[in-house]
Amino acid sequence: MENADFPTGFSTGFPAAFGFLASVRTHGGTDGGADSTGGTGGTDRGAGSGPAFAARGDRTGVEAALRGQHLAATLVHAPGAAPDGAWARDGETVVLLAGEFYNRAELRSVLPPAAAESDAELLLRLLERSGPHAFRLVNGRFAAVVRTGARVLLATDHAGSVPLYVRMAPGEVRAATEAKTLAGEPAPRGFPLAGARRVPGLAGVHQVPAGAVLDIGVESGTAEVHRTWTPPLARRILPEDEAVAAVRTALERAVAARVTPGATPLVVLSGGIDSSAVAACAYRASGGLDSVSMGTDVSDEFPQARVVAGHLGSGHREITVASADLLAQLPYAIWASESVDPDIVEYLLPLVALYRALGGPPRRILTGYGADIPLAGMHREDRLPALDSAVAHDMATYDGLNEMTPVLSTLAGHWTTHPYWDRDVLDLLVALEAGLKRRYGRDKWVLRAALADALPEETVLRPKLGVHEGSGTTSSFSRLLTGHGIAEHAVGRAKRQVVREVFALTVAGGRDPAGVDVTEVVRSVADRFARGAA
Ligand code: IOT
Ligand code: MG
Repeated sequence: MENADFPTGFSTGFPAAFGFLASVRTHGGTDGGADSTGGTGGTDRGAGSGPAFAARGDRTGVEAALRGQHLAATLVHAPGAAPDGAWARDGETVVLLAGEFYNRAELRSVLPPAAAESDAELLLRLLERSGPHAFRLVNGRFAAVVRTGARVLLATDHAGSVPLYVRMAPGEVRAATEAKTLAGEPAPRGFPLAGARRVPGLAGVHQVPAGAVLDIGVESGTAEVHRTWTPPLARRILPEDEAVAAVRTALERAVAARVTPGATPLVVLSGGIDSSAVAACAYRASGGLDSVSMGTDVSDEFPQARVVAGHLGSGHREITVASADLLAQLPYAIWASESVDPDIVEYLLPLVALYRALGGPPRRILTGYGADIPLAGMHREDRLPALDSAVAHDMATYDGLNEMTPVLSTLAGHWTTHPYWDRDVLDLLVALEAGLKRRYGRDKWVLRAALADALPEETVLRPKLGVHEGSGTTSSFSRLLTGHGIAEHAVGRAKRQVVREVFALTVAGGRDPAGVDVTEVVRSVADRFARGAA
């Protein structure tokens, strides 16, 4: 099925690639088949061979012989479609792309008219026009590798929502959307990457900053970071009605850009205002909607989600996960997110559990994730200075937490996207002055007001628990630790240790998360704490 308005790959409802591992290597000769085109091959390698992606899908190899260099990559992508839209070549320039763009029409408007093209082809044309500044134009969820002449550009979207890692060796740059695929060898010397964060426990592996292009000289090994986005620091004062209308318009656009024409979107629906707003916009954008809510045997918000599902007429499902099984997701959450932040990992646990329990064919999933960051939704008090401090702090510290990574769901074959972290929505929400976020005693007031006509009144008015609170994840993790003799005051430190240890096993050590026993890890951490060795 081909749709002229949408690039190949998009017509399947999925980005052309979920992730990649790529290598650009200098070879001895200088002629090296300069004009030979790249080819694909090696589709569908069996498990156990090739890169150790957590992302599930088909795998396709791409190779390109370039002047003086060789590019080789493995793309992981939705099953059943060739990932042709994930890479593009023009002469000596090759583009590899995981993820997708959301402002295609805008991007195409600055270029000469062209036939339908993939996001990788679009990026190639933008690079020809604007050089590395092309990345300042894109609103998307992506990680990209560009080989052009003697340089390799590694780029992330504004939020770094598709994490991108790099490892340098003499004459070679390797880049991947999962750090674990770069693990395993001793650290090469002499390639500190200024401006890129080291990945703890993975010697030689660095993470490309969010909203940045890392510009690397393959032979010199030198790198420069260019920021392409930074969170707004100033705040805008708007009349209520203008702020409310702007939020509604921005969110509607972001959601519409994330649904596939002709396909029913799936929203992970807690029944809180964030995901309910996304659900309402998704229904309007596509005329149909599926939704799913997760609860545990300890607690759920099923009735609240049902109100929204009923109002919108969505095909709704409820999934109950035994709370005992939630902590068992810890190895999967860490393996997928490659995060070592214990708070973030706790937020992600229930979502990973939900994606893994979903079953069925691969879906495009929209979430309400991230709304609480620019709106300070987790901040439950009335004082505006503290609210704005929370926004400023969270917007200055999200990089590297990987909470938006698609691997949380691609590990189960599904693609996720987060409309609140659309670049335009985020720019707007962050910049609204705090009094529009907390108003008339309500949290996230401007968002609630923006959706007032599209959702049931009780949904618009009700404050919601966080997913990790609703599901009891935080407290059951704490209890597991105190149950093994960890003192109350040391619980935070112990959680950090447990997360690091599971990261070392699954990400650095290549262990299958299915074979990691959380209780055993907790026991060894507790032993060390008892001996005073940690
Ligand atoms: P929360 O807002 O509860 O959940 C995030 C999204 O996950 C929801 O909008 C919804 O789409 C989905 N979700 C949550 N619970 C359920 C459920 N029971 N059933 C189905 N879907 C559900 C933490 C949090 O509590 O999320 N995330 C915050 C803040 C992150 C902090 N990060 C940072 N400071 N860097 C957030 O903004 O989403
Ligand atoms: Mg939320």
